[in-house]
Amino acid sequence: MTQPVSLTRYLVEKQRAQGHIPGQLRLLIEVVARACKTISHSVNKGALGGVLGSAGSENVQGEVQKKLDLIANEVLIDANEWGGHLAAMASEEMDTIHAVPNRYPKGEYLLLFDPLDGSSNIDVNVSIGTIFSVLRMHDEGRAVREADFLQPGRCQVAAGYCVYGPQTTLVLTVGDGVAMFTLDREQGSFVLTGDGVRIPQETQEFAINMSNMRHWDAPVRRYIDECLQGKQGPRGKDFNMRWVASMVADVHRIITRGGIFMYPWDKRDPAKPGKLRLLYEANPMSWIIEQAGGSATTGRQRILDVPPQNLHERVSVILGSKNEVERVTRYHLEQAGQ
Ligand code: AHM
Ligand code: MG
Repeated sequence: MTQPVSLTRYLVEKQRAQGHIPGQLRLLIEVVARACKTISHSVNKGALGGVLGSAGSENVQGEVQKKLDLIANEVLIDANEWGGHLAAMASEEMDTIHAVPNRYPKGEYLLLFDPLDGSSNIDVNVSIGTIFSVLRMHDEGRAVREADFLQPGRCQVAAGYCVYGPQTTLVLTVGDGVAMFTLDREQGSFVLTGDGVRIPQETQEFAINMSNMRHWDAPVRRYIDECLQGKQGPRGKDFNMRWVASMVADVHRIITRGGIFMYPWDKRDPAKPGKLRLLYEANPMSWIIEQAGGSATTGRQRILDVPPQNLHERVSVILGSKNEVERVTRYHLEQAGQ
């Protein structure tokens, strides 16, 4: 029987064989994975750990913070600030960047995260997760500024998410494909359970919040209308719909069996580019999806090419199986006459 491969071994072997994971990046990924393990334990305790419910505060985007949002944020900061691998962090739950305090050594990386994605699902015991993105700080030796984080998604050097569902699964890319690790609770370690993960190009499953239909833009309406017409319509096949309302869970399903996920721009608040945040939600997920052979666009542009203007900016997101994403993107470009 072959020996299970732990995350540590996977990363060490990758560093040794290809030399493209520097030691600090390997340490960073291991520290984030350890933090995810801690978050997973808190999530599992639920009401017994007193972690459910609202924290009674709001984040910079005016969203009510749950206790677990803040717990997960603290866990990630505490785990990462002393190891010497980071220059600074940024999070959905912090207004501004968190520079590594002067009492600790500084590293060359910047870590961004959504500590607890799918917050509305915490109290109802439905899958939630952590999303993270790693960038390089280009000008070491000076104080980190928010502007250092404003790099397009194609500059990421690592990205991943951990889904806390029936199993706790960590999905990771460092730019050479996608690997999947399942938490072995008895051993306390993440074990490789999928390597070179590929998304099926064709799909018959879409994920969108249908309650927003009346606000959608014409290309989104057209795509979903055609799916809903099923075998009798232009697509000539029946479609199924899923919407977990945790991006991590929806993306994980798509990584596993294909599909398309959309949280597009809509007319509810036209000045708002979308709901999901570019730097710590859309970018890491888009890179993972692309690395698994899928595609990710705003409808008009590749997400990884969007130049960020500020830390918490939002973006329209369409990602998943390549052919479907290309179709929705084509509908947008046709509307724009391009
Ligand atoms: P969160 O980071 O505050 O949890 O918000 C992001 C979540 C995504 O996980 C999910 O796709 C979306 O919000 C669901 O939004 P809605 O409730 O509008 O369907
Ligand atoms: Mg989120």
